[in-house]
This record gives sequence, structure tokens and C-alpha cells, in this order.
Amino acid sequence: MRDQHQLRDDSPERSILARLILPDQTVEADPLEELHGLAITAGIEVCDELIQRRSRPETSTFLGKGKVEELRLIVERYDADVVIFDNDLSPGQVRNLEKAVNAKVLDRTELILDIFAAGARTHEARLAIELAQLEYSLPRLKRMWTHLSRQAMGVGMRGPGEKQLEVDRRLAQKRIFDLKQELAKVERRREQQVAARKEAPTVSIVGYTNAGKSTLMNALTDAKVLAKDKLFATLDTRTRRWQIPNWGMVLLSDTVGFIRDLPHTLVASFKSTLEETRQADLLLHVADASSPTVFDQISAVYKVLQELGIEEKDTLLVLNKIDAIDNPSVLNRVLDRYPNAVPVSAKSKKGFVSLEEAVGEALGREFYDIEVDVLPGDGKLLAYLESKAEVLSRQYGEQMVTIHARIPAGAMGPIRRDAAAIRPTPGSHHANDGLPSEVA
Ligand SMILES: Nc1nc2c(ncn2[C@@H]2O[C@H](COP(=O)(O)OP(=O)(O)OP(=O)(O)O)[C@@H](O)[C@H]2O)c(=O)[nH]1
Ligand SMILES: [Mg+2]
Repeated sequence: MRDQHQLRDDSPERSILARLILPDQTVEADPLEELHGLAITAGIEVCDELIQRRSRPETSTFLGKGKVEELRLIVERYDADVVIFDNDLSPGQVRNLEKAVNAKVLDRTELILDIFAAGARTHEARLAIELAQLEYSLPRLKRMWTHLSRQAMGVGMRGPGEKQLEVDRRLAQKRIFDLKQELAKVERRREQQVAARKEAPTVSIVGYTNAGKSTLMNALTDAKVLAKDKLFATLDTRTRRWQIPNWGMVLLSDTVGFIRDLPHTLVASFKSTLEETRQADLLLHVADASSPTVFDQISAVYKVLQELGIEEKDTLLVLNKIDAIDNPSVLNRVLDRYPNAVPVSAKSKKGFVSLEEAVGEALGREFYDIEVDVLPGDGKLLAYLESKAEVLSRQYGEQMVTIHARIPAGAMGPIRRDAAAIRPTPGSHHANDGLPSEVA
């Protein structure tokens, strides 16, 4: 006889996907495609799917009575371990459903939290996800206990007493308090670090998960950030120097992707990870133009930005993956709605010249006319000026070389930091819009 439990331990959990669609919801061609992707990312096998359209959720079991029974039969047929809902459920609904279908029930938030928990590598990301998970599970502790006790003692046995529950609740609250304090500390440190690093204008890549943000970052800067056909491949923030031809250097950051209905607790606790984004001079919003749900993805990103309080920033929409579009009308449809968007392919590097121009334009083509006193031995600064600025004259003094140069605003950073003195030439340090930039 086959030892089921032995087999189970090595094989992935088997799941059934479910979604309730309400009348006011716009639905993708395949309403469970994204959840399917999330399940795969979480390492869960998908056996079957179930969809119900309904005017409103059933209060106690979320799905209607008939559908719950249908779900129970599907669970039985596939011997599934878990039902994953694309919706968010109340603790009571989860409890009732688990009882009715005889399997573990996860909602969308729980699944996303699980993926983040498995992928978090940095100290900061781990703190953030632990906090989000605890805040999510606090009101659900009772269900978890019931669940655990059912596993340990079999269905129908009495769960742990209210007293144990109360102890656990207090422990969880204490841990939440500690985590919040620790995260606040990290946030403050991060805020200062990011602010101090203002050696150049900062550009932050944002966008829906899997849109190609990391691929774009790698292609533009030779960074070696992990890019993968997987949801939430990136959970931290990386910053690299990006030399924009004919403009100057900027700091480009790649960060965690967004998704529709991103759990609120998660957004809040990832605040410090998104510090670069909060302080950026410009956002590059990367969207997957080849996706049939590109419009929904774009709106979902704006919604999360709004939640983070950073939607007011200058934003450049970048339509990525144009190499994967066969029919030109697909791209035109997006461009009709977003005429200022820049189409690119991070994969083939198509459209990069337009992207660089658009970024330079957005950051402002401001030039400074400067006089800098440099110590003759400061080879680093001299070399920097040679490469970034147009040097107009050199005057050799007793101890200093005074260099008169014209330099893009974006390249000013290290000069502010290193120079002995800066004297913007009076009246001439404003934008020279008509002039092409000679500095590379
Ligand atoms: N065809 C095509 N595929 C691309 C392009 N850019 C990225 N991809 C693919 O899209 C997938 C996701 O790329 P990533 O760069 O990891 O996407 P991301 O936005 O960083 O995703 P997360 O970090 O998971 O949020 C990978 O399989 C890439 O190879 C592109 O221009 N064209
Ligand atoms: Mg990424």
C-alpha cells in the first residue's frame, strides 16, 4: 500500500483555485490567470479552478450554497490540500469554508504574504513581512488554533482554551509593537542614507510585478539584478549609476513590484524598502505592453502609489516588451490612451535612445556655469570635471587651480561634495534650453 503521508511530504501542496466575480468587477479574459501565477510562485500545484458570478458574497460561506458543495466535490476528486481564493475573505468565512469543503482555505492576501515571506532576503524585508503577516493573522488567531488542533487531535476535538488564545494574542501584539519600533528605526536610517546619497538626480523604477523592471535596470546599467519570469522576483531595492549619454549621471533604483489589491499591511510595512522611490526626482513606471491586462496593471500601480502617498511625482510611463507584440494595434491602443509613454524593449534594448532623451528632458536640461577651486593634487575631481563638464578655462593660482566650466545640473553632485569652493557665475546658472549638451 502506498504511504500517502510519505509521498505528501515531498510533493507540493495540491490546490484548487476559486474566485467570486461581482457585477461591478472588470474581468480579464482568464480571470484566474494571475492567481495561477501566484500559486506557482508559491510552489503550489494547481489541480482545478472554480468561478462563481454573483451579485454579492454569501455572508457565511462567501460562495453560494450550491457552489460550496461543488467545491467540496472537486476537493475530494483531486484529494486537494488547499483551496486558494482570488478574493479576500473574512476570518469567519474562511472557517466556515474550511469546514464545508474539508481542506485548508487561503485567501489572496495570505498567498501574497506567503510568497513575500519565502522570498525576503534582507533584514529589512524580513521585518516588513513578519509585521504584515502578524497584523494579518492577529484577528484570525482563533481560526489558526482551531486548524492546528484539528490537525493534531482530529476533527471535532476541543480546541485550546480561550486562555491560551489570550496569551498568544498578547504575545503577537507585543511582537507587533517591537517590529514597528525596529522598522521605524530602519526607516529613519534609510531616509537619511538615501537623502545623503544625493550625488546625482535619482530615478526610481516602479511597476506591476513581472513587467520587466529588473531587466530594464540591468540593460541600462549593467547591474546584475535577478530578473526572472516569476511574480515578485525582486523584494528589495537596488541602486546603480546610470550614465545617460549627452546628459550626465543619474542614480537608478529598481524595487519590489506591485500587484492589484496589494495587502495594505504589506504596503505599509514596505515603506522603508520604498524609500528610494519616495525620494526620487522621477519615477519610471514600467508596464508590460504585451499583457492583455496592461490597463488594469497601470491603474493598479497608480493606486498603490497613491496609498504610499507618492503619486504626485513626475512620472514617465515606459511601455516594455514591445518585442513581444505582433500586432501594432495592440501598442497603438495603449499609446492612444498614454500618448507620452515611451515604448521600449528591455530585452532587445529597442527604444533606449528615446527613453534616455525623455528622462533627460523630464529631469530638466539645466546647466550650471561654475568656477571651482581644485587642489592640483585632486586628480579625481579634475578627471571628473574633464569627463562631465565642458571646461572653459583653467587659472593656476598659488595653491589652487580655478576651473571655469559648464556642467549639466545632473552632474553637479560630486562637485558640491568635493570642491573647495563653488561660485556659480552670476546670472548664468539657469537653464540653457536652446543649447545642445556637449558634455558626455
Ligand atoms: N519579451 C520580453 N520579455 C521581457 C522584457 N523585459 C523583461 N522580460 C521578461 O519578463 C520577465 C520578468 O522580468 P523581470 O525583469 O524579472 O520583471 P520585474 O518587473 O523585475 O518583476 P518582479 O521583480 O518580479 O516584480 C522575465 O522573464 C524577463 O525575461 C522585454 O522587453 N521583452
Ligand atoms: Mg524585479
